[in-house]
Amino acid sequence: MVISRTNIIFIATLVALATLISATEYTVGDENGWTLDFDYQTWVQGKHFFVGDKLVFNYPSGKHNVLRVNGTSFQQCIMSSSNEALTSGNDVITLLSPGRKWYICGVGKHCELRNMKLVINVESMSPAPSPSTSSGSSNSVIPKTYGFLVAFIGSLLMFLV
Ligand SMILES: *[C@@H]1O[C@H](CO)[C@@H](O)[C@H](O)[C@H]1NC(C)=O
Ligand SMILES: [Cu+2]
Repeated sequence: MVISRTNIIFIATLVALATLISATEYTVGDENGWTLDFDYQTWVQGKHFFVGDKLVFNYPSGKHNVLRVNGTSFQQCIMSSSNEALTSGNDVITLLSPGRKWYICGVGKHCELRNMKLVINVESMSPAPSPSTSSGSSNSVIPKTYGFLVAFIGSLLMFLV
């Protein structure tokens, strides 16, 4: 079977593009899920969350819930009645804006005593280019180009091996 060079490049480009725009889905606590006495502070370490990524909270429905709160409520484990709790047991939250996000469990004293609290920092995909310094914006291009090259070469290898 003959695969033309053009086809390879076309497919490799598609793969690279898909890699670029794809969002990461994080299962909070990984296989432990959203549970009692898990160290979510450590779980967050070394992870980079970007706008468009998703958080998945897995837990037996009815045992826990997920509340998005502000920093003050997070510190003090306060849940106001106005907070909409997620309760499905497979709650997916898409990170829509950059900045700090706080989540707690609103059941019993799970937040206060059992460490069911998660704080993350969401980064924007690339630093917003400032209009006055267009030359400075080249910095933000490098990681994307690099990612593109890696994906491109990776998919080329996939087809040639
Ligand atoms: C944080 O949320 C609590 C409960 O909803 C609210 O009473 C408080 O005013 C909020 N604090 C800030 C700084 O927004
Ligand atoms: Cu809980």
